[in-house]
Parts: sequence; C-alpha cells; structure tokens
Amino acid sequence: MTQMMSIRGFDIYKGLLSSEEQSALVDAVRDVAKAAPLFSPMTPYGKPMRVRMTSAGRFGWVSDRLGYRYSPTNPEGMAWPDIPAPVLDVWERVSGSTRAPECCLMNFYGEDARMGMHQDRDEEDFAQPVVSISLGDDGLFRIGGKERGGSTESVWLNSGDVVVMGGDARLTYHGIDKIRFGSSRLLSKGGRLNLTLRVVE
Ligand code: MD6
Ligand code: FE
Repeated sequence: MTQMMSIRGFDIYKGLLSSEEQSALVDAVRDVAKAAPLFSPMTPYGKPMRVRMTSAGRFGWVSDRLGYRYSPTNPEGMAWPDIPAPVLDVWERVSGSTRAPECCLMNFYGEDARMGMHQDRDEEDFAQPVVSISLGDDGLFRIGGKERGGSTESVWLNSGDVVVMGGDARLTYHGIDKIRFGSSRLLSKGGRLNLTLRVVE
C-alpha cells in the first residue's frame, strides 16, 4: 500500500512500486549494466568509492581525478544506454515535471557501502526535482537542512519506495548511513540499488 509522507520537504512515497514493478526495474538495470558496466568511481583523492555505479540517458555521472561531472559518454567512451521505459514511468508518476529526465544514475550499495551527507547540485535548473527509487535491501536515509551540519532526521527506505527531492528541499543535504544487508530478496546476492533521475541541462 502506498503511503506518502513528507519529511523536511522531501516527499517519500512508501511502497509505491509493486513487486512486479520492482522486478521489471531490476531487469531494466541489468540490461543497462550489460551495455555500460558498473564501475567504482574514483574520488578526487584517488580512492575508489564504495558504491558501484552506471548511468542511462543523455548524460551519465562520472568522477575521476578531475572531479565529479556529467558526461555524455561512459568511462569507456561510449554513449550511455537510453533510460528504460519502466524507469521513465516512475518519473511521470511522481515528478510533477513537464520535462523528461536526462540522466538516470544507478548506484549499487554492497554490504559496507554508504553515502555521506551531500547536496545534488550539479544540474542547471534547481526547479527540476531529483527522483530517487530504492530497490533491494533497506537503506537508512538521513535528511538534514540546506546547510551542512545542524539537526537531521532519518527514515528507512525499503524496496519500492520513491523519494522526490524538489521544490524548497531541492538542495537539502541527505545521505545513506548504512544498509541492512540481506533484508530484501529482490536482488539474489543482496545489496541495494538506488536509481536517481534528473534533468541535467
Ligand atoms: C539514496 N541517493 O541512495 C540517495 N545522490 O537513497 C542519493 O542521494 C544520490 O544515489 C547523488 C548521487 C547518487 C545518489
Ligand atoms: Fe543525492
């Protein structure tokens, strides 16, 4: 059953996606990863990040010693695959945007992966939301404020939950503290998949 809650301006649709829809999304991610393999991006300090990622759409996310940026090609110099239809469908349902997403970033969190508190601010138009889809193991999502530091609130994101980070909360700090490895059976080897959809230009 879907239940919408709003925490600090983030709209969280608990249980939006049925198990059939979740499986279709996982299959779509597999197809993308076949064409554009998952890689561990390098931090600017030359250490590989703990999440593994790939992208679909006109732009994908790359990071190396030059820093983080959107790129029309993957690390092997190829165009990214198209954003799969079931992923576009989620955007249409919740984004409230008249534009189509230009990037679907796909992050895979293994047992010890997490993501530090950050803002998503590499896009040109902050009037366009970021839509995040959670699949697989539960992840503890922490929501802060518009500036680093200060109080935070946490919520567990389960497989099939969708978060819309938009409006006044578009630049709100957020991160994933930890995952509950093995809590879902959606991915046979465990782990968490997070898809984020964005308009880039
Ligand atoms: C999440 N993900 O995994 C939230 N941000 O639930 C993000 O905040 C995120 O996965 C920037 C880039 C990739 C991400
Ligand atoms: Fe983010």
